[in-house]
Amino acid sequence: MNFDRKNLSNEQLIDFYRKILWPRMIEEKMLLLLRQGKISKWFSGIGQEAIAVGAALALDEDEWILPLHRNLGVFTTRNMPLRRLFMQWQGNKGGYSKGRERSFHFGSAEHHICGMISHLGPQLAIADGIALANKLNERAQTKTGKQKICLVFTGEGGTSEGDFHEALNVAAVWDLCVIFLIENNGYALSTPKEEEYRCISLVDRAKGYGMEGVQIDGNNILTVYDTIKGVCDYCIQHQKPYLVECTTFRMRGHEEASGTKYVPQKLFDIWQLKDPVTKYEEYLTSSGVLNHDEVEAVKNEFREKIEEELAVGFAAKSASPDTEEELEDIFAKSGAQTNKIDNSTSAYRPAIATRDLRFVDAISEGLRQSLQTHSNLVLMGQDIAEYGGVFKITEGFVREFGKERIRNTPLCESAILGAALGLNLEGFKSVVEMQFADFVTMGFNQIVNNLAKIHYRWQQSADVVIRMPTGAGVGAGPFHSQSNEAWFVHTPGLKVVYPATSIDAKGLLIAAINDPNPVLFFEHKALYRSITGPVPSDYYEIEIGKAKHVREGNELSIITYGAAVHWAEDYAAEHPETSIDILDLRTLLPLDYFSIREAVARTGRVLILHEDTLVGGIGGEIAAWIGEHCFTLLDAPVMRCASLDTPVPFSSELEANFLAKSRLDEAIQRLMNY
Ligand SMILES: Cc1ncc(C[n+]2csc(CCOP(=O)(O)OP(=O)(O)O)c2C)c(N)n1
Repeated sequence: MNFDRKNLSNEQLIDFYRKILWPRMIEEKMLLLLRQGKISKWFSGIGQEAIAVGAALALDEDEWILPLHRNLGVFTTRNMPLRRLFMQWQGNKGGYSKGRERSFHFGSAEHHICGMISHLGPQLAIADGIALANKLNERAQTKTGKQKICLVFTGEGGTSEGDFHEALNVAAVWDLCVIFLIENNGYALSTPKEEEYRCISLVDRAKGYGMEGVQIDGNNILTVYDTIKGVCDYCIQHQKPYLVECTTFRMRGHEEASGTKYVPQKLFDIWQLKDPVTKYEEYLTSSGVLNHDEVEAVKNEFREKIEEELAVGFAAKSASPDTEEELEDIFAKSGAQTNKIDNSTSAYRPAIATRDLRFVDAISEGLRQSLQTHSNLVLMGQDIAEYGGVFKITEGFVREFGKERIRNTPLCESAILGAALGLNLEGFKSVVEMQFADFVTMGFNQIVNNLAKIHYRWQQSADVVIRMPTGAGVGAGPFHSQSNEAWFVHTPGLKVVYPATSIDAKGLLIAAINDPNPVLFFEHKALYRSITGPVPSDYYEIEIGKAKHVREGNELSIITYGAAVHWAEDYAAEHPETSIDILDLRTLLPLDYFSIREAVARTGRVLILHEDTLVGGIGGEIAAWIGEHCFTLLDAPVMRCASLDTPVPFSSELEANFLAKSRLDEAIQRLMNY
């Protein structure tokens, strides 16, 4: 192995030695402890340390780095104290995730490290968002005055995921300063690289994205360091991303305790001769930078330090559950509300000037005023810029706010949602428009695993609103008509908002944008241009989590939301013989249980009405809650009226039959006659 020190001083070379030796010695100690049954298993980086350490050394400490499960060297090179890392691995409260995450699946904003989720690939697009934030911050600089770049890791296994493709493509199209680093260690769990991909080297893929790339020896710390330094300069000079493939080998099992039987011994023998720590040590001693006594002294110092740190770690208290804290930590704290309007009762009369706006225009106005209010707000979506979005909600926005903030995206929901999270790591807010709510499936993982869980996992906010043009009734068939709100209601960490009127659409959208948490904002397409209502021209918020009592009645309560609110109102108007009470939930997560209870109490007969299909719809959840908590208030069983349990059909006759509306009269009669 050829070590080229270039102009590195002896002090730097020794510092590098200490940095690469430290994670190796920690892991060797952990292996002993594992055999003694004293610690939980982790993903070993033994044999690969030169990559994690070399890359982390090449970046400034205030540049974000996004490691994976094998990169202890990133965490230690960013000077995270071993005692706290140890508490993290043991699931102690004093770790970096309050005992909620395993081994290396956590981050720390203080250290500019963004932790992975187990799914690997989704990590890559977060780097795009961070780099976009750096770009929008007028090429943000580090404390040392260098332009910031961002570096993200993937294994060669992870490069087969669609997220790899999406993230590299977005970085290329948006000219983002991201270094994508592939750690090619030959195996993805037990699968050898011959069964993973067909190209000769993964770096060849760079060309396909219109970016440069290089393959290097990942076991040589000086090569890794020097390459990443040079690539940083390249990215800054050309304002482009770059792909680096580091060849290396995994010297231990996929995770400690999982064995290596499937790896031929001869590969271990070959790679043992290229051990990144031993080879570097040999280089330093043979070139006179360190002598053997000095090497031994460092090792002794580390041995002692490891014992000291582990003693503190072992003494740490295990995580004793505090249910209230567990539930509270799902969400980042919201700030005070701005100009709040409370229209939750049917007695509400606007105190400020209003004019009539269509649903679609109210949403547009909420977005425009939010862009005016928050200079750090970015809108992203397919065709939302010059074209104005397929529903024309962002028409004219580019002229007013510019292309940097109103961003057309390639067709890649997952990467854009990941980028939205990355933007927030650097303090930006974003609204992502799904062209149709149906297409959220392509970004589902980012929402339910990254955005939803990050605050609970390591107290990082995910200040992202996802606009979801939803619903049927427009003859658009199975893939442009679905009601998929229930998928998200089942995910702790998300908020799900679903307005039915113009005034609520604007106020709730503004509230969603002000909320530091991920909010799914459902907009029923059939309401866009069919309903009109009074809307204040001011910037105002309507509280998320508060239902609206739409209509007073004393015989039957309909609990509903979205387009179904209008079905219920129309039905009530057409059937004055029945006194119908209507509650518009407006927010589905968190539910307004207080208002639900009041609605039950008002009539004792409850019909839950929704456009979503019946089985697994939110109606089942609400019915269960009412049965459990309001049983004595009921005069009849809680009933549900929902759409047929089929995909949404195209023909207008079939679609009308599919929709819950076609069975509303029957459901009401059944309940009234009980
Ligand atoms: C989406 C997904 N599928 C499967 C897994 C299970 N899994 C965990 S790590 C791993 C192999 C990853 O290989 P690679 O990306 O090369 O990284 P390495 O572990 O070799 O460092 C697999 C299949 C997972 N975590 N996520």
